Amino acid sequence: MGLANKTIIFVAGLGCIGKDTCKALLKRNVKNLIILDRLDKPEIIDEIKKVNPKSNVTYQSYDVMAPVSESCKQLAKIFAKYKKVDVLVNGAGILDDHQIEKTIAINFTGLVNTTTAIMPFWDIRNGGPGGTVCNIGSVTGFNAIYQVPVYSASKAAVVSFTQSIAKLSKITGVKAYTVNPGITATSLVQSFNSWLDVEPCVAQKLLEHPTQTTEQCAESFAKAIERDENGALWKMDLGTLEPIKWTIHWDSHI
Ligand code: NDC
Repeated sequence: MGLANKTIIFVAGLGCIGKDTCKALLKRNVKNLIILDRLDKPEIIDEIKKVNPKSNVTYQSYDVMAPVSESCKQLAKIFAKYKKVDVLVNGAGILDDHQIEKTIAINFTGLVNTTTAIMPFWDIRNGGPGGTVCNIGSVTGFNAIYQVPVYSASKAAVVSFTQSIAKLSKITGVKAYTVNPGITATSLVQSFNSWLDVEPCVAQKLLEHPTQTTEQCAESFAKAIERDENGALWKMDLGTLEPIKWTIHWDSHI
């Protein structure tokens, strides 16, 4: 889809990958960009806005760990104001295998809750117009970094959940796909804990591998949003955007 005139909600739009992706979206003349993040960083919002003064950029404080009912209330205000939202990007994530519950709560449950909360506004069974959910997974969702099994499994769960949402689009009218970054130079990977300290130097070892910049990742990210391909599994690594060939797809088990 062409992004000019589109309205996009970006959860975690102020993180390292988020910020540069917001800029890449503004370069494509997105009409409304609604950034939801736990971070309150007005200076980053100003930096993003400068990329395209014609686009409307707004920010709301948002914690993905809030209950679905809270997310629904916040989304109701957004839909009341903008009438139509085309894309929801779910990008919140932490990498710290010492924090098991929090990792699952932010990386997986939060993404499930925000997706669940937006469905009533989009579901064609309610007379809604449909929409698209773009979820940030990770290459670790396909190939675990086994020293961070909790993080890796949380991302595998994101991929699985998203694949189901994509298959349900026939019923709901809501498309879904994942964008899965490879190692990207952000604060997330600079220093992090392995599970049970099985590898005390896990961050240093990870960063011995080739990495991409956030700008490279952002370009691939924006291209994936333009492609709007239901069920896609995109790998965004070393400045490229490629489909992941993963498992055989069955239409349905029921
Ligand atoms: P950064 O820490 O800058 O961004 C995290 C964002 O999540 C920030 O905007 C936070 O405010 C937001 N956030 C955290 N908790 C909450 C919350 N409770 N409510 C609302 N927002 C919250 O890190 P980043 O830019 O690298 O990460 C952005 C997304 O990309 C995350 O979902 C990551 O899991 C994902 N990702 C990053 C990388 C990477 O290399 N930086 C990768 C894959 C996916 C990775 O998984 C390690 C191994 C190799 C691949 C790599």
